[in-house]
Amino acid sequence: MTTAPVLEGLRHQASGKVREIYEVDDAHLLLVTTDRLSAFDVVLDDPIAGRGTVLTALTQFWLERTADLVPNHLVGWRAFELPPGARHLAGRAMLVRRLDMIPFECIARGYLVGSGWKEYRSGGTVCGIPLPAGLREADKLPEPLFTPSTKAITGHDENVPESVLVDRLGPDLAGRLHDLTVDVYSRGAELAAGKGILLADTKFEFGMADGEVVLADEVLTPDSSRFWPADQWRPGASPPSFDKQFVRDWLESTGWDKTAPAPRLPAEVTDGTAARYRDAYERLSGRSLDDWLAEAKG
Ligand code: Q0Z
Repeated sequence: MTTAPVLEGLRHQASGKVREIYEVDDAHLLLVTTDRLSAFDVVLDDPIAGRGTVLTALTQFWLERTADLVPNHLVGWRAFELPPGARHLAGRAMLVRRLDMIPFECIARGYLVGSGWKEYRSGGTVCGIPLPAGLREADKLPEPLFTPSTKAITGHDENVPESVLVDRLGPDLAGRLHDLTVDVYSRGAELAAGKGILLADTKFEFGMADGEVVLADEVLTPDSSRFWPADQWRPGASPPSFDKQFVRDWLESTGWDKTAPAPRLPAEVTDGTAARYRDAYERLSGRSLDDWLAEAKG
């Protein structure tokens, strides 16, 4: 646990595991992503150089490419667009519209993995949704599923049937969240598949502003999604995640008991992980991360 940096003119509002939120004014927030990584629910002491920039650059990339589907919260990311007290963070800071957040995680699943695979194996459903028989672990689903969850205050999120959203938000808003979740995921998954990356599933957060639904937070990053290298995907086994697998495998090899603090990572592991993050951005966007960062810093 560390203290959020003091930023001149900005009040710290909240800390995530590896991110911070500051209040800018009544209508705007600043989201700052650090270079830290969590594995097995523990935040590691060793930063992954450039990780915060990759997550920010990917979010900016996807928000630009989905803006025709849904308005989003991003107001600025280049230094000159940021509040003066945050300009030194350009590349890992986003100025966003402050929204009334919708208290559900909107999850899209395109492949049968993780908890979804376990549930399917035991009863043929994923989050209560019946699926055809005969699917294998990591198979592509016939259609992406919308499997919302509630944001748990502490611990892990809890899946809820879509009927809970209908009851709590009304059928119009629940239906809009379902459609946007599937549409934004599908846009991302199609673009990524053409670049050799499969987006197995993802989590979106939406908010409301002036009566309209707005896409918020991080979007289609390796932190909010499972990224798989397409050439390592084969139904019947769970592919390694693009980014964290390397760290997880090394941590497992040490015999660590998964309670904090984690062992310090050797340079080969931090550097190799940093390279994988950079590669994911560069493959998806077709742009060098240094080029994007130069635009951010101005
Ligand atoms: C995002 C989070 C983070 C900790 C609140 N546009 C918005 N308007 C209002 N609230 C949020 C947003 Cl993105 C909002 N989070 C998640 C992000 C650190 C928690 F950087 N919480």
